[in-house]
Amino acid sequence: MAYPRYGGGLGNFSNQMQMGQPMPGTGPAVLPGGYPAYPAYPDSYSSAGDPMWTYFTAVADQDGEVDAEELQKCLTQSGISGTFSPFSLETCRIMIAMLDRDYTGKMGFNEFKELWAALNAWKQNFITVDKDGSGTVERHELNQAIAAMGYRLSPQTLTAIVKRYSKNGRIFFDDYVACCVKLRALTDFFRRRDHLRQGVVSFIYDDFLQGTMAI
Ligand SMILES: [Ca+2]
Ligand SMILES: [Ca+2]
Repeated sequence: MAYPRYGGGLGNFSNQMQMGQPMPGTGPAVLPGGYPAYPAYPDSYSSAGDPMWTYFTAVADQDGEVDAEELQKCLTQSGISGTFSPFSLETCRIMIAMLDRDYTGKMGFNEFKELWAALNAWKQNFITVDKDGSGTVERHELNQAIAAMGYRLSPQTLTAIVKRYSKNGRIFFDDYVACCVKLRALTDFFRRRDHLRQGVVSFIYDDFLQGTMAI
């Protein structure tokens, strides 16, 4: 069976979906395997005459691409995480791995633009998920967010995720992004092998390591 897409209104948000961004106002399409459906990758952008170009060239150094350290510096300075602490380098690496389509390990201009748009969408999503406005996502808020994205996880798995991504029970923006992106990536890895769509997969050790260590 084919994986259904989210209903309606992808529009400008289509680039965010590849990072696991839920669409506001659309119900998740939960599949028998317990994970949600996502749309295919959108087309690339055109870079001609783009105002973002100036910003990109300031962030990228002479090689014309943005690496994880440069991205971390730029995101820390942008204040997108809402804290004074440095933006997580791990999150930068994860995001680059997800959007690095030409496998340079760095962000070219079009990749950078997608990343930027996705991050802004994540920020909006984070604000929505943080229902009590504490500036962080707590366990019950994450539980609701994950369910809204269409995932079905056990309380034990939720506990493991919170333990891994929170600081004193609070999940900050950069860790929230890393958590959601990784959940999406691992789900995709699993789904590609779940040919019967039953949430059960058999794979060899090396395949498992290749898929999980790279994320
Ligand atoms: Ca690249
Ligand atoms: Ca909160």
